[in-house]
Amino acid sequence: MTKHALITGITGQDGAYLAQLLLEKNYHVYGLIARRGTDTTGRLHELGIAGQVHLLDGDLIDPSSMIRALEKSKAEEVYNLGAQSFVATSWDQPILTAEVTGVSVVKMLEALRIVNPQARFYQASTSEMFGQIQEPLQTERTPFYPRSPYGVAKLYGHWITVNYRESFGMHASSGILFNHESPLRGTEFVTRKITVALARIRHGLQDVLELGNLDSKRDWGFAGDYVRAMWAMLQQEQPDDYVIATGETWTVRQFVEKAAAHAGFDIEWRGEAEQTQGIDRKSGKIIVRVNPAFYRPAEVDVLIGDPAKAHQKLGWKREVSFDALVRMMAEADLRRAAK
Ligand code: NDP
Ligand code: GDR
Repeated sequence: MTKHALITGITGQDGAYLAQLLLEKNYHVYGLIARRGTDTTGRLHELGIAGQVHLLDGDLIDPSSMIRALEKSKAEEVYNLGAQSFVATSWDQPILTAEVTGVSVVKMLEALRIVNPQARFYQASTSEMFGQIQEPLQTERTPFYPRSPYGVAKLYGHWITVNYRESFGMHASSGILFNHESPLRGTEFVTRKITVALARIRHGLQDVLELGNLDSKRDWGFAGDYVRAMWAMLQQEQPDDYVIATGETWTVRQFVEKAAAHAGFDIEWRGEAEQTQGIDRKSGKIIVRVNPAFYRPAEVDVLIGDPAKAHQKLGWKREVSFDALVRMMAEADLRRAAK
């Protein structure tokens, strides 16, 4: 029997990769798509799957649209990936973030209870819930201490998922995913911001790369690896929570260094007080300047996750190393800029 899945956030990075994975597994794939002023299906087109998924109008703010999407899709698996997912924006739009990233989770769970309580549910939780680190390696048992309105909203989504599992016996799982990136990553996130900037500088379209906190450390993996874990969680007999991570951590500065090396640049670092006049484009160097505008009101300094449980119970492990990920992103943006 062909399975039916509904993905919220299907137009995002993970939604596109997950849709591709489910299509490869012969699912009927449905996606909730919010009305926007412009076409948001670019990632689905880039993967060549736009014509193979069924897009259903709806918004995470509006539970009636979720009910209709569940009825139309007849989904047995629901992957709740939709969110206001940019941490920096969550200080400018904290209430929208609470609604879209937090409260919408209970709306979807309630919609499921009405339409199909037997359906399996995946919640896109995040390492941002750990925030102010209290243990050097974060596991499913590490205490949470979110540091942004986004992290706080996701913590609600996480606990309401756990609670509906315990209260109503729903097959609801929460994946605590650490940062994962790809050539389809949004350009506002630091990794893609870096690889896009390098490609633009290479082609004379930009002069300087401006960043915030270069010392911030993240556990970065490849999105294509992480969507395999989402699917695996919903194939388990019992629902549960899993950390998905690489177990390595790198600074933003190190990401810049590796990406610059792939793009064939040396780096000239400039502090926030230093100006950027006198750029010699032929020098083979790029200028990376600190701009405090990109600092956050509260920062998550370091994240490093322990994926041991996912490895043991799901048989999950990543296939793409950090070096391979940086290379993949740098090369993809150089190719795009060349076009
Ligand atoms: P993206 O920002 O790329 O995608 C977010 C998706 O949510 C988009 O499809 C967006 O639609 C949709 N969306 C936003 N608001 C609404 C709304 N009101 N109604 C319906 N859809 C909406 O995120 P990622 O793919 O990177 O992440 C997927 C999920 O995983 C998110 O929940 C994120 O918070 C979480 N996460 C991500 C991690 C990562 O490193 N990538 C790590 C841990 C968790 P549109 O295109 O129309 O804006
Ligand atoms: P993050 O990702 O906040 O970890 O959330 P992001 O790439 O935005 O930031 C990572 C770190 O880099 C520092 N940084 C900058 N960040 C951005 N965006 N732009 C800059 O110029 C810059 N300079 C330094 C940040 O301060 C931060 O420390 C991502 C999202 O996908 C969330 O949805 C997800 O839950 C988490 O990852 C896990």
